[in-house]
Amino acid sequence: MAAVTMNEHLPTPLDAIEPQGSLLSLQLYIAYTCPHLQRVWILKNRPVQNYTKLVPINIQNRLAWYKEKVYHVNKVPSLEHNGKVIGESLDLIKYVDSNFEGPSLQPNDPTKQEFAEELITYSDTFNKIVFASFKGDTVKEAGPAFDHLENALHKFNDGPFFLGHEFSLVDITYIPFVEKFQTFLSGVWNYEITAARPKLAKWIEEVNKIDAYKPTKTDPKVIVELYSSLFLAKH
Ligand SMILES: N[C@@H](CCC(=O)N[C@@H](CS)C(=O)NCC(=O)O)C(=O)O
Repeated sequence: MAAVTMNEHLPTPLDAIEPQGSLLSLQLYIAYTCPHLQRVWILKNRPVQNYTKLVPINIQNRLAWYKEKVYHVNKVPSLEHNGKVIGESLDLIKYVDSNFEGPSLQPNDPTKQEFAEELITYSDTFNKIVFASFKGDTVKEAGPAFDHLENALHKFNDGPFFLGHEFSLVDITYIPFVEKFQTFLSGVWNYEITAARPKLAKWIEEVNKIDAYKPTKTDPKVIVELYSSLFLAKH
């Protein structure tokens, strides 16, 4: 397999042929370039939460066995745990954080809890605004979404992350999408999302130092090719 991510040693995605053995034993089903999945994958990479086997699949291939026997919604990510299959990345990151060992990535402080919830909820709107902008006046329409993040990063001044000095689920919620958007917007529109957004620039720089995140990054060339085929061809 070509190096889709920044880690060349990952297993090859499963294809249409149903794999041997149990499909359901604490396995996290993923597709390498999926930003939703990447949220859960970052959590999985933390040494103390290395709780599950990663099962990459080729989601483009519409695997019958995955839909029938693993996750009827037929999307990634999904995680099997205690006989149940759980999907939805924002639910999953909270589930994993609360149900497995290791220091929590959710804040104790009530003000930070409230802000964390607000930002996690906003992430769907953020993604929608930016994805929609790819089919319109991109730079103008995407800008306010990144301004929202820049303003949010001003809230706690004790560190570079959304909740201050501690890396949290909020950072995990956003970084997979910001990574893809930054690469695509810069590569295709020459639009640098960090220009005149110093907090966002610093946040991206600091998240890039997080070991759990590094191997989940998609090769920038793959992002530009994939997003160009998804969003530009249909103009
Ligand atoms: N809301 C879901 C979205 C998951 C999702 O859309 N995953 C994509 C890959 S990035 C997928 O499985 N697509 C297959 C499909 O939509 O049929 C989540 O946050 O987990």
